[in-house]
Amino acid sequence: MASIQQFQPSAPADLIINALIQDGCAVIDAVLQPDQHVKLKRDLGAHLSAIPDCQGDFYGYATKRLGLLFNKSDVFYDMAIHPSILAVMDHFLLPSCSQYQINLTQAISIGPNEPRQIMHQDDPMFPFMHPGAEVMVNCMWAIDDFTETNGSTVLVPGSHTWPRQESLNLALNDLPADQISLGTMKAGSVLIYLGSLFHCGGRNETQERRCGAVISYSLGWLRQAENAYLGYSLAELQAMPAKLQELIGYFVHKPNLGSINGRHPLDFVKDPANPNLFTEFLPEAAKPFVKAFRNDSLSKAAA
Ligand SMILES: O=C(O)CCC(=O)C(=O)O
Ligand SMILES: [Fe+2]
Repeated sequence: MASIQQFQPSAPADLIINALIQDGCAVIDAVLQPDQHVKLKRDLGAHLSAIPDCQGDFYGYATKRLGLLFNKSDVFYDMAIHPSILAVMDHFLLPSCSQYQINLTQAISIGPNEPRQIMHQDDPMFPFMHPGAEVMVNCMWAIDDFTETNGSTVLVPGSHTWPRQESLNLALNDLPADQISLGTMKAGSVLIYLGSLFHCGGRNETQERRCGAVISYSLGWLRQAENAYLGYSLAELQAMPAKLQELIGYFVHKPNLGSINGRHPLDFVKDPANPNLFTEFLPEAAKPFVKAFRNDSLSKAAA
């Protein structure tokens, strides 16, 4: 079986990034403090116990899925803006956008006897070719221990470098054992995997559920998989740290994408009726050129 590189929470982000460049996946061990983990499991457990298994040949029939995690437990706030995670996102996503965002949040609780999911990449949800550049990166946080038998994520290290045409090739479901890895990890750890990496939920052969929570990040100019604007109330939004408010979608991707009546969405939600001036959100690099062109036009007109 192929191995996955594991890191301590204190590991320099560069080492984690290098592992992701090489393998497409990496684990950071024991990121959550024990008290955070206890709270998270309790908060999430209350919600998961109240919902039925989902229904779908991809999602599973013995698996519970639950979104909008930032109104389920405030422990998710810290997870989403963890410095090592953001350093990874800066590396993979910032070269292709002025700001990245949270694509979705989803707790995935795989129940007894759920078979292995079909092998897949997550990023074909964005139907355009993007050779070489990642458009999304996922973090799978272990809420329970991820073991050899309870449905740990199955990964194909290195498959992020395969030609895109191999997507959705059913033969991938029979890859030899030495090409696949199991994302086994202790509760409170996080598995990071690139959107282009082949992977799937594993088969749960035990009588216990395996709960993980995905926080997925994507380029800031793509549509988000989870509609956070409808999902979180104004009060829930205001309870979040400022960085998280931006990450769930309340930001302007420059130029002007996501603005509202010429305003930043966070200014708008604070005071929707304020008749502010209609302002522009230009990339820093473009501002001097746009200004110089305008000044030039004005002086020509005056001449
Ligand atoms: O639950 C897992 O380990 C992975 C699930 C997954 O890859 C998916 O649903 O897209
Ligand atoms: Fe997936």
